[in-house]
Amino acid sequence: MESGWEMAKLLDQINSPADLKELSKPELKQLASEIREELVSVVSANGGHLASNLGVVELTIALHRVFESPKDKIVWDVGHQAYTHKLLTGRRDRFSTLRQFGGISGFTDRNESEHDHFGAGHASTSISAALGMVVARDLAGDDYNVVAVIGDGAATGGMALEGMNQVGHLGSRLIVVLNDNGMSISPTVGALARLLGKIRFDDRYRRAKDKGKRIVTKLPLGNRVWAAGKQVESGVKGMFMPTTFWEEFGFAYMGPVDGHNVHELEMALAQARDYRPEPILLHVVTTKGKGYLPAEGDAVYFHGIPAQGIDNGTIPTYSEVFAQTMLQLARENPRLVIITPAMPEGNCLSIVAAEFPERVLDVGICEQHAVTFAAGLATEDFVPVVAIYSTFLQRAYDQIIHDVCLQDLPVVFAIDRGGIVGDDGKTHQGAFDISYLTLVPNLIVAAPKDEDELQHLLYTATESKHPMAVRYPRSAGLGVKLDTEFHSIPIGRGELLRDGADVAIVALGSMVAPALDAARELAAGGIEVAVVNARFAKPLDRELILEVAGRTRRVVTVEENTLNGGFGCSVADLLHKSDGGGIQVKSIGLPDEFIEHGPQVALRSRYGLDAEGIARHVLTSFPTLDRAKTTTEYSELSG
Ligand SMILES: Cc1ncc(C[n+]2csc(CCOP(=O)(O)OP(=O)(O)O)c2C)c(N)n1
Repeated sequence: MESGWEMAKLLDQINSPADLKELSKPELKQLASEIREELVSVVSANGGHLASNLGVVELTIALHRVFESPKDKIVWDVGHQAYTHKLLTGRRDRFSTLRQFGGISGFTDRNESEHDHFGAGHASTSISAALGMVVARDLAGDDYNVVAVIGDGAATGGMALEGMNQVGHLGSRLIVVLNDNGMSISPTVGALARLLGKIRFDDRYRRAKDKGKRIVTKLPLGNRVWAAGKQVESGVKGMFMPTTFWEEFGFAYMGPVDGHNVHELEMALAQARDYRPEPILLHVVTTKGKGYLPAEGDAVYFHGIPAQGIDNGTIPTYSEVFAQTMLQLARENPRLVIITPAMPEGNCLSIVAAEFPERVLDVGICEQHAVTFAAGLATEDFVPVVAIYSTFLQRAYDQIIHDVCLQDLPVVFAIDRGGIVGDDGKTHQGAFDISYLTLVPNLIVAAPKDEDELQHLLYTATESKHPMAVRYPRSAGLGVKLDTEFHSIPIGRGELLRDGADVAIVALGSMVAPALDAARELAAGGIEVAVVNARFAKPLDRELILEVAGRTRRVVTVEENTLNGGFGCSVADLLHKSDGGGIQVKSIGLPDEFIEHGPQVALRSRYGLDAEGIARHVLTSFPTLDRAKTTTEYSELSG
């Protein structure tokens, strides 16, 4: 029964970390539970990284009680687990707008708060960024604390290890908190994960954990015993933890600490804070999804959930069609190997891994390694497919150039999430791949107009004997019929889908369907539009494009990619060189800015990347088009 009185929420009274400092133990417990309620409620509605955030509630509270943010710098790796941090640093009132168009970001963002000292979205940057702050602090003769909070998944990334290498070299005072939940999105893979697992599941840790509180309280603050990893020895005689990995890197090792015990965490963090002068790593063990049973039970699904009400429908997504294609190709070709840098879920690879576990390789959050590893496989006549999101492939640019393309090795890049990805925003938009890939020699770059063409292009790529990228969007397919037999598409061959004498729209990938719709709308207004499915951003179908453009003299290119150095530039360059500038070319694509978060449909509409936007662009670009032909409706559109 409702009493009519809502109990005042503690969370409502927290406007900054300072408000946390006076809370009693029971109040902290109450606060943690209110935060979890808020996380579940907002993330269920808006979508987002639920399980990762539920796992760090106590850790975040403890960090903000022990350190003085923003004077002390807390650097969150990936930034996907910073929701509690947002709630405690003055963003409670906007938290319901998380990941909404115009609302707060799902990651740390320097524009959002002075407490977000470093923005992120991609993994494994925290130690490098934090070390930069440490060196700046020391050069300036300052004395604040810098804390990098990194997950066991992100810790597998090369950059994290490169950062640790320099930390060990400099020996500077940096605190690294390793948030170890045994999970990346899927279970963390690799030797480092095995080492952490050894510590976590060691019976001696479990016993020490039970005694942890007593042991810690007994120690005077600043005592190096904990820091040297010997607290456990003092509690459990003769105990040895395999801490040498971090110690060899020059860190003092401390832990493992129960990441859901605020008191124990605070004791440990305070000791780490007061430990000088060397770098120190505090190993915190947390449970992904903690406190919400469905998420604890299925942390993989609840890592990142869609917004409520999003109906995925029955049409398969491009990612699903990719995986189905791989399954069929893996059955036909025993030399096909699929490589995923920690994204088997996002790339829907479980169906392939179930049948060919030895040929679906999760290499950790290690995009650079993934690409060069694929290059190595290609030298031995295997057919490696790197399954990767557009935004994360950016990490491996030199590996693409130097290790794959320079040697013309037949690596297939299956690039998912090309174009606007939606709610993850600036850090995750697949806005650049067409530009950065088309300038690399030897690399073939293709984008299918629908999910059936995706199958055939993937097949073509595995047969091409050259490096080839196939990029496709984050969405359901168009619902077209899928051929059961694959065929090769001639490299560099586009297709004319519709003819017309007034204008030619040359569209790439996801923009072909709206271009066709725009052409139909324009035809209703008396403007005859040809539509070319370019298929290849490189090599271009020169013959087809020149022929159609030569007839229409007006060309519009459309791509879901930045206009900077993109597909439109390549087409304009081709036409300019062949025709000396007599053909008018206008390009539609993403502007020269980082694209914010919001629904794909809304963002595409904002940037004119839908049928209406394309039609409008055609009309406004070519005032010489016979206006008399246009209907009132289209006069309005152009106005
Ligand atoms: C460079 C890069 N590759 C892949 C991802 C996708 N991604 C986001 S979070 C995540 C797992 C991170 O695991 P961990 O650091 O252990 O954090 P947890 O979510 O388990 O708390 C991955 C792979 C990314 N953000 N950046």
